[in-house]
Amino acid sequence: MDYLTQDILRNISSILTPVGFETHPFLVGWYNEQVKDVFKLGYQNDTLAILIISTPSMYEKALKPFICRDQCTGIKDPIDECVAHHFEEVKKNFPDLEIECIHDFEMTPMRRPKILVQTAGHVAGAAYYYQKKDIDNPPWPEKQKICGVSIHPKYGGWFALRGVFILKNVHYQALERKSPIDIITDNQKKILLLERFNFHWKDWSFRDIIQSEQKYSEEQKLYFETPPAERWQLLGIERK
Ligand code: B12
Repeated sequence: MDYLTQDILRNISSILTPVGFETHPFLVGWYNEQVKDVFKLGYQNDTLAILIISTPSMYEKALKPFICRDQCTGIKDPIDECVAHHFEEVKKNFPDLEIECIHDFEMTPMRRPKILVQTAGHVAGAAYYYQKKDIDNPPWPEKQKICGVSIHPKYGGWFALRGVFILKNVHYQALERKSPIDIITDNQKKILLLERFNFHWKDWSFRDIIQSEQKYSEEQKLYFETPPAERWQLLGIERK
């Protein structure tokens, strides 16, 4: 790998890893070749991008310290604000690089997601994206929409795909491509996973489809089970 590019990737990872994130580089072209035109990113195929995942420890390593430092403005959801804060830290460290950060929750004026983080996670080799079209003899009616779900080899479903950095001026055709680990090879188990994700997602069971190294803490689960408007109270924050 190009020395400079390797330095950039190492540096970004060293900012985000200690606070519970993972960074996975990919090329825009790998993403664009999978998605329909309306979702394509408007950059050259060899443009370097990085997918950011939050691992179970992000809650303790990033969110709680962020709240304690009283850095929340109270305008957005605390996790979204905390993630945005850490994305900004990365940008500040690279004033010479033009970095576009796209969050998972950002929409276009047409109300389409700006980035499909599950597809990005798959092409970056971070987490295999299981979709209805991968299933042999799917048990659901042909017209029924079944949403796909990504599974991380270490964390199963206990993680979130937070967004993507696009390093607009970094072109790196030679980036090594890693295949995502297809950890659920059995067709029946893939069906079970999609059933759990689509119809029983509130019971958390899709996240346990494989044995994971680490899961969300009870406190973190309670946080996510609490309606967004009440999460402030749970964290002891007074809304401004
Ligand atoms: C809109 C949205 C919803 C909507 C609609 C769901 C949907 N999937 O349509 C609602 C509100 C219902 C929802 C609910 C939930 N969601 Co949601 N949601 C999203 C969001 C913002 C966009 C999804 C979307 O609209 N995709 C558009 C469609 C068209 O994309 P697609 O089906 O993947 O199609 C593309 C691929 O097929 C690709 N493609 C084609 N061929 C190939 C081949 C290969 C190999 C590959 C890789 C790709 C590929 O091309 C297509 C586009 O052209 C994403 C975050 C994001 N920005 O991606 C989170 C996201 C999917 N949600 C997530 C979660 C966890 C949930 C919930 C459990 C609630 C929650 N937050 O806890 C529930 C689950 C219930 C359910 N039934 O889905 C997680 C899933 C994590 C994971 N492990 O996969 C995401 C990724 C958010 C995150 N930050 O992690 N969600």
